[in-house]
Amino acid sequence: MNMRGMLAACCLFLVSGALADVPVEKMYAEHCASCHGADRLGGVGPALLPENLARLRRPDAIKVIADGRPASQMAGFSDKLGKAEIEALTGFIYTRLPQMPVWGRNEILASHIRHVPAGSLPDKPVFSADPLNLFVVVELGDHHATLLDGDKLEPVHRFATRFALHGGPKFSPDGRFVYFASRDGWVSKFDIYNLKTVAEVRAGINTRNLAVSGDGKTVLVGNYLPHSLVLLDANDLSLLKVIPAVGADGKSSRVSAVYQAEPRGSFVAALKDTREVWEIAYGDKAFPIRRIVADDYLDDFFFDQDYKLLIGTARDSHKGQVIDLDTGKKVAELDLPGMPHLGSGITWEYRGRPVMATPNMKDGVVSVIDMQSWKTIKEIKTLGPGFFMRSHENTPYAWTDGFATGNPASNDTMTLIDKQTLEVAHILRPEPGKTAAHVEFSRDGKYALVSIWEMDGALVIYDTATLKEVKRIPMKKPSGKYNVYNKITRSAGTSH
Ligand code: DHE
Repeated sequence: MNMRGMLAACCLFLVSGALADVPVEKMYAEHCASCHGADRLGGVGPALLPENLARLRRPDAIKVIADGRPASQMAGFSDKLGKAEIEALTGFIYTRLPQMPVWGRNEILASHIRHVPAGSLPDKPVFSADPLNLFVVVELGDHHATLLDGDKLEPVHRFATRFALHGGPKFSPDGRFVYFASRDGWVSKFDIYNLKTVAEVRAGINTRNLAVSGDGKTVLVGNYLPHSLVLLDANDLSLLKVIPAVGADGKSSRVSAVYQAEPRGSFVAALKDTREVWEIAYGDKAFPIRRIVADDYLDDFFFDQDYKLLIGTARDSHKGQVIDLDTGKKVAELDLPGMPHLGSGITWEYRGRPVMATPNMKDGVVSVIDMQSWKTIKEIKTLGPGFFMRSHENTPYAWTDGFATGNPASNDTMTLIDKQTLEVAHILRPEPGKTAAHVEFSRDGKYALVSIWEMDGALVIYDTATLKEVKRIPMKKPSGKYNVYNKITRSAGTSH
């Protein structure tokens, strides 16, 4: 073959995505498919399609494949794959699918399952535990959830969930029902009183999270794929409306997250690929959208206790923005190093003023910010980056984990920050060498439950006054746990 021929063969080679003897599809199947789906539509990891990678530049995608992504389960592949292989994989994920899958009204309607007719089950719990002091514990290891009695600290019931639940399950206002969203789009409604899944529907292909309206009547689901918001009747999960997530600029977008803002009678959603926040009044069955234009993208956000202000950040920015939800205007900018995890932000009173604190998924620091002046009061050093933070009105400490980057110095720790001195007061190691993650408190704040994030893991329960372990319950990779009372009363110490 002459030089020209060789070049042509080489170009064909790259365009078809084959490298050496290994076709790129095979490399994808071997290294990526188990998390991102055989068809690139997402699994425990997000969908890898050009439509969903609009904000990730190719050189950054190459870095992510090589070195991994902080604060996610994405590991680096530079020890397994060469530079050219990583580049070929990058080209592959930016290639359009011959046909984009459709998940619209018809598909959602066809997926709807009513396991039990709505309203047909008794209105009394079939167990004796205080229904408001139950915990829902998500066990990611084998896709189950456990209901735990928060007084006796004993499991009441364990049941199968859909594959890879993510985000906090959300409760009906009375705490009787809990709604779960799975990464692959399934929404399930579980009747806690009767220990039964009553309805399910697949609202998307790759889902972000869901919210339940303050009046308990409507569920809103935010999707990465397709780019949509889906409104469901909370009674039986029947479909009310599909709203394409398209910004005023015409850009189709993933949804960063959705929340309910009960004091405002609305849902609040942020778009991920265009700088917009949507407020949707849930009392109006037309579900009108109010668009608020933000200065920057909103990947992660939370609210003040009155839901007047939204506090958000873009993943790669060092600035947070505070948006007044009434005027739709930015009222302050925050100085936030690294990658703050505002979705896990909490608030409390410090010297008579409200403060917020957020863990950081890149740096070993917890930022504490005055919510009147919006100045950083303190950056509290921790042993390593953390994912989740929680507190309770009856404990003097804010508890934060240190497992965001798998850093061995912090991975197995829970750091307790004194809410009045803003100093690290204690460091607990529930099981040395094993990942400790996510904490939740009992209704009265007497107990703190920490996960040992392992397939053969456990829930470690501490007495919050003595900081002594009182019980350890074996579980399969327990992740989040959610106390019914703390959630439905929107405790300041917990994400809502
Ligand atoms: Fe989460 C909540 C986004 C990775 C476990 N996570 C949330 C929420 C958002 C979010 C927007 C709030 C939704 C809600 O509660 O309704 N999570 C993201 C990401 O963007 C990120 C970094 C990348 C991704 O994979 O999507 C991410 N999250 C993870 C994980 O890798 C975790 C540790 C394991 C998993 O399940 O995949 C994880 N996220 C959780 C948990 C919550 C959560 C347990 C609920 C926390 C709570 O206390 O409410």
